[in-house]
Amino acid sequence: MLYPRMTEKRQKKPLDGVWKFQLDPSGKGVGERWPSQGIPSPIHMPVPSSYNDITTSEAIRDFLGDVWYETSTYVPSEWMTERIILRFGAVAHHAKVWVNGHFVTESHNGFLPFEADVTPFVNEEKMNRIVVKVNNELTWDMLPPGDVIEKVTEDGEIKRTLHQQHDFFNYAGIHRSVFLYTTPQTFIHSLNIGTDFNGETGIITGESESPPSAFVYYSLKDDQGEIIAERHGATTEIQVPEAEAWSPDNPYLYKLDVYLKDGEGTILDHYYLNVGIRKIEVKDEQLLLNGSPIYLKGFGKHEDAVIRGKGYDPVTNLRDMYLMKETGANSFRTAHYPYAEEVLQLADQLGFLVIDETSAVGLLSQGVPATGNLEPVFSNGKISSHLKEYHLDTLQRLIERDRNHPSVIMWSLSNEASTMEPEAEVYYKDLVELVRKLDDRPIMNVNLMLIEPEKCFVSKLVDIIGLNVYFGWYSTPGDLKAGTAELRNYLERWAKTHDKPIVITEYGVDTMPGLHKVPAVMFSEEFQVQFLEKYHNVFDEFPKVVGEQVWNFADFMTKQDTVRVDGNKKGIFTRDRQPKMAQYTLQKRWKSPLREGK
Ligand code: GCB
Repeated sequence: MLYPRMTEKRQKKPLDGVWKFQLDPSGKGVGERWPSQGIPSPIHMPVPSSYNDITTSEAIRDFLGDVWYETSTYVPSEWMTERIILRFGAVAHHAKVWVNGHFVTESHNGFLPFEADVTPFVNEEKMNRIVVKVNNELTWDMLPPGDVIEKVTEDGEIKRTLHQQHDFFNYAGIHRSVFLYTTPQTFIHSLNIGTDFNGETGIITGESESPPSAFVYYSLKDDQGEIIAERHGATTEIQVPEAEAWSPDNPYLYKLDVYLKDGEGTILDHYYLNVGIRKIEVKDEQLLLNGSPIYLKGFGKHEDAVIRGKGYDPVTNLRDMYLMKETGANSFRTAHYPYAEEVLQLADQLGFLVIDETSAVGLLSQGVPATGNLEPVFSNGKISSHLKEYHLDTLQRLIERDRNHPSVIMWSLSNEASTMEPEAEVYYKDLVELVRKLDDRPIMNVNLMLIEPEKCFVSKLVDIIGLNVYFGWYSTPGDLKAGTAELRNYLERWAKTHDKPIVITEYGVDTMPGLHKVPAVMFSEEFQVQFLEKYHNVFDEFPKVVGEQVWNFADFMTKQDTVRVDGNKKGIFTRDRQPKMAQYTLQKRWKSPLREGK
């Protein structure tokens, strides 16, 4: 599914703005024909945004169930000969969509785009009503998984609450931009662009899916618009002598125009992509970019901001990128789900190396309060075949969506799953096999610090190991000497057991901005600085550690909990994107050369 772009053959109209909105606690909307009649008692709601934090209503913030959105629009007359597509960047978590009362599509993935060909349902001269039913419940048939728990209260009412296993607020709503766009009747369906670089020559391979009756034509241009190469044929290879390789220091982008022509040479469709020529590989226990070792410096992030929650926000997004550059970061991980495509477009342009993660977070054994034992996940049927299919489908769609971004350097299968269960091996084998079929980027899986390297059933399947480590915080709280000793021991065991590079995908501590303590104590700014410094010294002892990504870039919202003070405070920046003291610690380290060759 190609991201909507304007060309002389394609139009687009964003439908972002203020929509109508209504809660539907008793699920009566369909029965009362809201899809065709409109929603009866709406309030105003911005799109894209989470709906939770816009009003002052606790009922809306904590709502669990169906909500409805509605907007109306005219469609230009000149669109009537084209295919008209309605596209949502992402709606969390379940969506059903109607256009002028006709059901057109549904989605059960809160972090990936979906669309419908609405050509037959669109009116030329009248307003077109678009109605969306959104549901935010989690089940164990989806990712992230969760349960809705029903309890009868003392006054006989049924109270429904969400049980979730992940550490971020279950924001919901129309989270990413909504577009109406057109394609010609004969159109380019998909593009798969690969690149390689041998130190001098770049190779671009192109594969386009389009009707066999039409001819594909590629035109590659440099960043000044000068044509470098032209090729015919759906599958192509272009050699670029003396290529400018893409990297965080030089995010050079070529432009690839792709045309579809008929037998007479008339242009039927036109689409274009930015292409960064680069090669990423794992070799000799190192991560190589364009043939040289690269050390990842950066953050685990979240799509999270004040008021708009998980709604895509170009303003916050750019601020984040500038702050990361300023700190000396060259990378980030899309923890714990696929981010908006606009984020990756900017990462291509500004030069960030992205670990692109699925929404598989929370596949973790939970302690059973009665026994204190861990309830397994993979081995007792808690993971259904539906959930596995969902995971495979998410991976496939993530790769198909993001494979053309030079910034995306690896796929992360999941975050902190119960990979110590033997049954996890078969499950992950199938995931790995799928990725290998679709793409040649390295594969990572991210491990919880309770996973013992000798007893992990998944690390042997992947190319690069992600480790989340919080010794001195969740273990031996406040004792950084003991914490760093534990860290050293843990890394030694991983390095001994697996001949693969390791990225520290999370390390960090909750820190209240403005809280100063000497000597340092947990939650003070001094403690965050000391924790990072001590951890960095240990990382530097291990040649197999090829990257460090602090948890988290910024403070973010979680569910209410005794261990969370208005959310998770492990940010290096506050939730409104101002630095804590530790930002200078990172800047000092990341802006000076690390170890030799890194
Ligand atoms: C983790 C999780 C992350 C949490 C973090 C924490 O290991 O991957 O989602 O937010 O720890 O702060 O506890």
